[in-house]
Amino acid sequence: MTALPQERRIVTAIPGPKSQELQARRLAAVAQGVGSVLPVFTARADGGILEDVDGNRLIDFGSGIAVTSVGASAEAVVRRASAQLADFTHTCFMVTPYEGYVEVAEALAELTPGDHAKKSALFNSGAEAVENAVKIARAYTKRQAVVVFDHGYHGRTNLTMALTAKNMPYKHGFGPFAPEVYRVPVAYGYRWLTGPENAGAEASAQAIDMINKQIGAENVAAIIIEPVLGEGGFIEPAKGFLPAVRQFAADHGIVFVADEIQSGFCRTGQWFACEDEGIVPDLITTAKGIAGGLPLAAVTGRAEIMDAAHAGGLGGTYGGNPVACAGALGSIETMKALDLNAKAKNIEAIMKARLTAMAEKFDAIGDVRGRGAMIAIELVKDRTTKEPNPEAAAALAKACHQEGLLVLTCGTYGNVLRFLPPLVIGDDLLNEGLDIIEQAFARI
Ligand code: PLZ
Repeated sequence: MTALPQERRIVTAIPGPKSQELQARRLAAVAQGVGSVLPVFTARADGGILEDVDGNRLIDFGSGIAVTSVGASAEAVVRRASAQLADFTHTCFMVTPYEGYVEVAEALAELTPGDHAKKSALFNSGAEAVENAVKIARAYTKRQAVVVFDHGYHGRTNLTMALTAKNMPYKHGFGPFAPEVYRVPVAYGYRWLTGPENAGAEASAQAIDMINKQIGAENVAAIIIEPVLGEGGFIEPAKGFLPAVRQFAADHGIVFVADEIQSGFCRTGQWFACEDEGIVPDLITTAKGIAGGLPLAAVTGRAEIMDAAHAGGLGGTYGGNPVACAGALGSIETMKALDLNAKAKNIEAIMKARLTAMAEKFDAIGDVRGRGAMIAIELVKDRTTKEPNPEAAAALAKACHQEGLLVLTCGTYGNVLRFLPPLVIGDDLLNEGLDIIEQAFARI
């Protein structure tokens, strides 16, 4: 960890005067379509702290949306990426290759679930990885249909917009969308009408029935699911759902793709969230946490599926950039050295205990859920009707921001507060952040 003191410190209003000045310039120069959760401009960040240009130090419960799991300037990431920068920044792997790319592919083969032969291809963003997983699955199966789920999120490019469930803000006005994308129910336990205990069996039966009736299993190239749905509200599909869908895919020659872009790389207390139910995907997409903040993404999977795309059929100028690969090797080194899976489990224990206690005091908390350092509370107007309360989520987030705690919202109904602290955050900062959340509840 760098020298950045791991202490919250508020010296101005949030955002402060320097951030406000920069924000004015930004509004004049940057397209409004690119938003920001909290317009404090960052000066330094590491561990559990973001320091802004006014000298405020915020506690970070966002990790840049589950990216800086090892911190935002982890020693091994900085060391390896800096050394790579000094050697060369780019050759294009498709022109002349370099060892870092191969090392990342080897690491992915070692770390992802299953002991079958695996290969990888590297890209720049999560959306690009998902798009390429679809290309590979179509090339392998010679089929076209792609099945995705309610509340799913897979990106903002044209194909991944089609795969993403939620209209606003991701799709509205941006169509037409890619064809051959079909959406089926997911086992959202908290909102399943016959109760969470029935959700796994009923939702999987409905999903499979819809695939059979509306598409035909023999037309389906891929089923793509997030083992814990991220943007959709940190929904852990109810027990039994994932194994049933995975088995259905296996029975019908459908490529089962786990999108672990948000849930992967120690975030849920496992290298990958699908391990919790013993799921071995055919392909797995990764990004975010993989490279400690540098842009890198991957598709990893069964060698025979990965090799179905013809030579030259996959790639991109920057995919697997050498500096990003060095960052990934530094990030993985840190995850192993610090046992960040254990750290994620410790974060879960602390957060769940505190949030469950808060749920006894504050009626707006309808559900406390998530795994590892991917924890959320779903806010409702009424616990019986479960009517979503996005206003409470926005008000709580705002109250936390003013006190110097960065939190994010999510959820199809915008009513989920989600907590994604860096896995290297100290217990003291974690508890201080939870204190701020508790005070915010008391205030709103
Ligand atoms: N798949 C599961 O979580 C990115 C997006 C935030 P990119 N999630 C954060 C936003 O508003 O754009 C994500 C994800 C899952 C795919 C993606 C897409 O990854 O690197 O943002 O393209």
